[in-house]
Amino acid sequence: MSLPLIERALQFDNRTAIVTLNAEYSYRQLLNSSARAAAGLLNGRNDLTEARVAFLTPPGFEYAAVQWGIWRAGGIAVPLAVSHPAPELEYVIADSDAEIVVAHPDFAGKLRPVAHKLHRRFVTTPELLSATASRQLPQVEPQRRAMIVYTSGTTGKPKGVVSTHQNIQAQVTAMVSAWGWSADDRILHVLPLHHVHGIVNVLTTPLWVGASCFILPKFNAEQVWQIFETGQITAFMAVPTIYARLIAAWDAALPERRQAMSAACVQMRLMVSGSAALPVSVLEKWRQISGHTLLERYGMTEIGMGLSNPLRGERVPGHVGRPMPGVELRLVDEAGLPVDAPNTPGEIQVRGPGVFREYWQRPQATAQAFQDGWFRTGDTALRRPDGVYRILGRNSVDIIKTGGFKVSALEIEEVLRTHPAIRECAVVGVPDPEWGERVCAALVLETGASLAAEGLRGWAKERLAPYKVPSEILVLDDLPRNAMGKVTKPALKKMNFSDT
Ligand code: MLC
Ligand code: AMP
Repeated sequence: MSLPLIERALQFDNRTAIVTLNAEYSYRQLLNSSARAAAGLLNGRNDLTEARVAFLTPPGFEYAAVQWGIWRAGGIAVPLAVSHPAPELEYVIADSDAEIVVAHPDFAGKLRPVAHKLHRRFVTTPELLSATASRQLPQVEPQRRAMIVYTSGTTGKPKGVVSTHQNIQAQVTAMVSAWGWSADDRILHVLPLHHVHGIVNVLTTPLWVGASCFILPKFNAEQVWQIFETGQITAFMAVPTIYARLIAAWDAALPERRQAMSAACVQMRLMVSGSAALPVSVLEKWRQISGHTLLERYGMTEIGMGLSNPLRGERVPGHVGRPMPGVELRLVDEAGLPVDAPNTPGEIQVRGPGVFREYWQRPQATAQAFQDGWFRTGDTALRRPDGVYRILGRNSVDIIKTGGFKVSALEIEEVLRTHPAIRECAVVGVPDPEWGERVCAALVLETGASLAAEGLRGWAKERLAPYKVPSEILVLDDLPRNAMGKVTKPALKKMNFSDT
């Protein structure tokens, strides 16, 4: 027996698995290509035995073929981000200790030198996908580690979240039952494929049920509307920023087109928002445009989906519903005691088969992330008397959510501090209607130094992903501090940020 995901795909055979702008691929083609990729990765070995394989391909068929190939060869998939500059890619490859680095030809120029520098085997996707499939692939038990997704935390550099095949299956099956997935679904995929929303919710789940996934290489509001208007899509999942962009595109359209756009949404069965708080104003406007009350759910890389509004029944704006199937969830007060009374804030803690196994090679961080077997999310919420949860915010001011991406203020500060003109800095997330939060940086410069905001942004882009580059930069004589001399970020967040 191979992995259930693969066994199931054998039955879906010539049904359509993946659609791109240029082609359609069946489950059979995905199985054949991933078998070749597996053989190419194994390169004569019997089993990768959890070797890490870092891979960088734009969203599309090759991504799925390589991911499945890694799994079928017994390896751990480490997805890299197409938007990340070389230093961030190097960090992930080195931290995960990836043995093999796979790149789509579009990214070979960027990744090959990194792989060579770190002495890793480097291979391109065409090379892998044209390998000769071997007759036998290893037996991969679901308890094995399957994937490492890098996520920002309050400890500076991102940590690798390790999920087993079982963890992913638990996350997927919870979504199948909660959201009524079926083989007749056809979802439009517009998300990056280095985070769970794009990887698990919108790619693995449809492939688990025999549905089709229409993958765009990158989000583009106009293209999304055009695809909706073909009437082929049944489900859509995105972050609030993307819904805000779709609303802006609808607003900008001519009245006759608007009608067609709205009519196209009405035929769809499910529209989900998550990864960041959905502003009620966006929910309301989307309801007027599409006739859908967005199903808001709450999740995290470490747990998959934790809370969800219902598929059928009342969806409460500004709330994230009740625990997903199989998810045990509790609130805990500052003393670490469970909060049982309704309407009382506490930290969300989660237990269940979808909860990740460990932070890669960080036993201390893993131990600290759990309290008596419960994963500490770092998010604060309250539960209404009817059991519906509301997210109140995050415990740490150093975690920023921008465009649905989790970003660590400390990681950005660490990079900014390496700039020769910067003596001190503090990074905060400032509320923003489009991005949720905007990354803003306050700087204190070295005596006599000067720094133009654009110049600094250009410098930062070579070292950080675009969504981590401060959109506003404020130069101050000193940072706001409390009586102990410690920087007070809440005070900083209230400052009027605009480039100086
Ligand atoms: C990009 N830009 C930003 C920015 N991101 N500016 C401010 N804040 C940000 N966050 C700037 C770029 O520098 C660039 O500027 C311009 O915007 C266009 O850049 P881009 O990279 O093309 O951005 P765009 O495609 O517009 O990105 C918007 C987006 C993207 C919403 C499509 O942010 C996105 O894909 N978000 C999804 C994140 C996601 O999947 N999260 C799930 C995490 S899992 P210039 O000047 O260069 O033009 C998780 C668990 C769960 O959270 O519950 O799901
Ligand atoms: P990540 O670490 O990238 O997986 O992001 C997970 C974090 O996103 C959670 O810990 C929350 O802070 C946030 N998040 C996800 N969904 C929601 C939501 N519906 N409302 C508010 N915050 C959310």
